Amino acid sequence: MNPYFVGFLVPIVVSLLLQKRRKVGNKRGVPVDVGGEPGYAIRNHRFEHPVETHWEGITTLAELFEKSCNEYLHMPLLGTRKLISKEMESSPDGRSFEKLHLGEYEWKCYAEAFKSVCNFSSGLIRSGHQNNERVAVFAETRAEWQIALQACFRQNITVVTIYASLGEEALCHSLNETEVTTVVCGQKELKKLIDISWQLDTVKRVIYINEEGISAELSLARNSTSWALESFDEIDRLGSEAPVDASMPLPSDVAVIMYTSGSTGLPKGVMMTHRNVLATLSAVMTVVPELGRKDIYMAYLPLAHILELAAEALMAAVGASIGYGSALTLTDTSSKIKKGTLGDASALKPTLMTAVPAILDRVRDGVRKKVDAKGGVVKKLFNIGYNRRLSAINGSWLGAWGVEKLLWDRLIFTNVRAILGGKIRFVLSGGAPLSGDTQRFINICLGAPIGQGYGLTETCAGATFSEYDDTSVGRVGAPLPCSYIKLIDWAEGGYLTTDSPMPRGEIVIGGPNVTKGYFKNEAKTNEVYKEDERGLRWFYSGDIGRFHPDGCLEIIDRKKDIVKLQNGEYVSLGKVEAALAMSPYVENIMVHADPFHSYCVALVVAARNELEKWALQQGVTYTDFTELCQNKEAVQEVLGSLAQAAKQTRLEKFEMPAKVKLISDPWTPESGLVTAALKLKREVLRKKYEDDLAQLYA
Ligand SMILES: *[C@@H]1O[C@H](CO)[C@@H](O)[C@H](O)[C@H]1NC(C)=O
Ligand SMILES: *[C@@H]1O[C@H](CO)[C@@H](O)[C@H](O)[C@H]1NC(C)=O
Ligand SMILES: *[C@@H]1O[C@H](CO)[C@@H](O)[C@H](O)[C@H]1NC(C)=O
Ligand SMILES: *[C@@H]1O[C@H](CO)[C@@H](O)[C@H](O)[C@H]1NC(C)=O
Ligand SMILES: CC(=O)N[C@H]1CO[C@H](CO)[C@@H](O)[C@@H]1O
Repeated sequence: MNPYFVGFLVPIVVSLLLQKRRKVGNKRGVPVDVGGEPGYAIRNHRFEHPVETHWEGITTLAELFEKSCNEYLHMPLLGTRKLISKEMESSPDGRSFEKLHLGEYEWKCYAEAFKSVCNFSSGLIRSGHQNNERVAVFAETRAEWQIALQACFRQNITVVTIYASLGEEALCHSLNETEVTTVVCGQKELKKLIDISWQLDTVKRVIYINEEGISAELSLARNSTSWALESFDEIDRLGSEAPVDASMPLPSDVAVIMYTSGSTGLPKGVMMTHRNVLATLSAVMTVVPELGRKDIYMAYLPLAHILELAAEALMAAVGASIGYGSALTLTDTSSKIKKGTLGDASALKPTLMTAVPAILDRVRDGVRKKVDAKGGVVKKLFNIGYNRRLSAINGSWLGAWGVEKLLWDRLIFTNVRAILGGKIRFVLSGGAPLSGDTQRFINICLGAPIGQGYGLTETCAGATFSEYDDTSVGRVGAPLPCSYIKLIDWAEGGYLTTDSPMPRGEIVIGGPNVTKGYFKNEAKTNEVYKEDERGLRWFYSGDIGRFHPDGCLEIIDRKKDIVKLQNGEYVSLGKVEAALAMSPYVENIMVHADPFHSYCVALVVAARNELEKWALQQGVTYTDFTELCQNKEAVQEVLGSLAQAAKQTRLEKFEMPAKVKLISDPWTPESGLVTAALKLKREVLRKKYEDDLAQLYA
């Protein structure tokens, strides 16, 4: 008999025998009595009061880092790969790509990192920066970023963070609004700054991270700006020669002003105090099991995102190691990695990583493609294994982690796991909802749980988090120990806390994690933040959720995305879009509802392959794809397909767009039409396609 078959028969029999012993469902969130607007509130089942700090006597991030460095002295903290060579490679269509050959990780231990932080901190003051002025860090995720951040904390200097993908206008706005005097940046960012230098009234000093080839930008900056230009190393040297005493912050001092890429208008700066961030770190401590010095963390998401900033601060607090990489060099097959050399994850072998759903989707598609390409026995085995594991995770807990798992892992999933270094034990996902399918896929292939979080920059990323042993999909978990979550009625939208079978309503988040508000924007702050009669602060998220009986939250809608039509019916744009996206002709879709009409319309980015296939079959002729998108028959075909999707998903008649416009150009984050997490920027899209939308309603 084929040894493979013995391989799966034994475990199947064993796990069938064990399957009866199901895990008893436990309550992860329990109701709690709170003040403020009436609603249905839930707290974490283990903590009666919101957690403020996990570390006794520690009240700020600066204290936390110092304590940790004194404790873990010679353990590795910050790891960076040395560049061995850089080459340009050209693809068949003539475009050229940069390919990197990167070396092993080289580490700075906690004691060395602390020395660098103290030096940079002193150097900053010696270079003329005043404590009450703000520093902006505008660079890719890397060790210097973390050092600059911690250095500022030690001098009670507020750090302003900006997304690298924000446009010029947003960049200008955030630097100007916070009156930043010193910017820490890399080469690419320096170039962007020079382009807008004439609009930056307050910037006096630019500290650049030395990179090969930066001299061109430096010379340009010297010629065209009045900035003082210093290298990162120079500031370090300045500080080491003339140390300055630390000037530690208070818990209520603002640690970071984080500009969020809102889906509308200019970005808003969220003020986070040391207490806010500390509360979130303390809460996440309780979520990830056995976090500690054995952990190695893969750092590659933008540090300007609260998820990454909080994750790295947490790693540095527990004695773990942080290895830096980038999304484009993450795996051996990543686009910037030279063929035959190691990607970041293979070189680092991390145990923990954070991810946004878009990246996990990419990993899943990559694995599927590879398996399909192999075909034959490999594909069959993979599918059998996958389905066995799927039903095991779904049903019996013993089956999920027992003997059979070991065998399947040995047989097939080891190879998949190797893509991310082979040692991952926990993945934190946040930033946008993760599809159930992807969650399962990663669960099974990596053999590691995914903690899915829900939180906003405004709540310092802390709100809910799914516990590591929660194997359900589509939900975002129970409240973190630092937050209370309350649902309040939104009668207009038809969501009530008295709804059956589950209470539904707008999600309101309260606790020490809730931030002070938006920088220089009192009106907006007062609109969405409220303090109750018991002194607790609440943030009104605008998201609609429902609570499952075990106290876990599910996000079901967004208030902003619900429009009341002229005839009084409510259309939930997101829900309709998700339903219609099932049509094969849809690559992306935005439904638009005008309150002055009784029907909605849609912009559809057409899936090129599918539409061209249809045109070929129908003998429709066209010169280019843009022309095909204007073809009346093509529009009819897509409408028909949408109607079918609407029927399958049981949409109401008024929810089905009456007219559509086909778009030939994809919507990408670079074009500014969707966010980095690929969420639609409705306002921007509406503006861009103003005329088309007007025509659809004409
Ligand atoms: C920290 O800086 C802020 C803003 O400059 C200031 O208001 C606050 O008093 C400082 N905190 C301490 C402990 O000096
Ligand atoms: C910068 O801010 C000042 C006031 O803080 C304002 O007068 C000026 O117009 C702003 N400039 C830009 C380019 O936004
Ligand atoms: C800067 O100015 C110097 C001298 O005026 C000139 O030689 C050099 O080409 C300029 N560099 C750039 C990048 O404009
Ligand atoms: C998993 O369980 C859910 C309900 O508990 C069920 O609807 C679903 O079909 C199951 N999936 C598999 C693959 O067993
Ligand atoms: C800014 C904020 O909401 N701070 C609160 C943090 O939590 C403590 C205790 O729960 C409150 O006293 C603060 O007002």
